[in-house]
Amino acid sequence: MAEFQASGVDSGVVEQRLQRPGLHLRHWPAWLATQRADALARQLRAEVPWKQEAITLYGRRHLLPRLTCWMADPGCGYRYSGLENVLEPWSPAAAQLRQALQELSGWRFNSLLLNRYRDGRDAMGWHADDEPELNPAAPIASLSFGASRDFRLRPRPSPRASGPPPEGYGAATCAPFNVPLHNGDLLLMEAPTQLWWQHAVPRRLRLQQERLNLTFRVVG
Ligand SMILES: O=C(O)CCC(=O)C(=O)O
Repeated sequence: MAEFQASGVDSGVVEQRLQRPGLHLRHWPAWLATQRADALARQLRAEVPWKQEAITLYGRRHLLPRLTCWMADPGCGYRYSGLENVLEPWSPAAAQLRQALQELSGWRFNSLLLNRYRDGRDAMGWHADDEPELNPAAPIASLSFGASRDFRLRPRPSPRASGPPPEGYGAATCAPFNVPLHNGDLLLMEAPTQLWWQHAVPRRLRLQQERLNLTFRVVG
């Protein structure tokens, strides 16, 4: 972390905690100073093998409305929406960020989903990151670069959790809400958030700027 702090993590960044029944978020606005975030975004654009994947839903093929890449340690495969991600090795920028986030969180992240929203037409639908490959006790660390986007959260319409719901949890008591994510922001989604809440990045049709988002995960 020392090397990273020297090269752009602003040590004066204030952590904000967001809590709801079944939801624990830790948000560091501008965790990366602007210049450092911009330099990393340039590096990620250049060194990541971005692809536009297609998924098949009810027999029809749909291109995902964003570019993606899955980086992971060997053996950390991952499927979502029926898509088996091709596993890429860690790029230098992603490896450097992983190291800093491991030191901050105390977790060893062995995989990373990168999303590139080319403009406001690219988006991410409602979902929870609760695939069986992921360790449900581990946090998901989300880093944002470039254009600001809304990160929406809502209680899951049908929670998959086996245990009783957290006290006060329910559609009537837990209103959907928004966390605007800006360049350099870090958001840590801690357990059991994925069991009880969904998130989405809605379209913003007038937005022309690009955004990158990296979600570091623990498979296994
Ligand atoms: O782009 C974001 O902020 C969210 C990405 C996301 O939901 C995911 O990778 O599962």
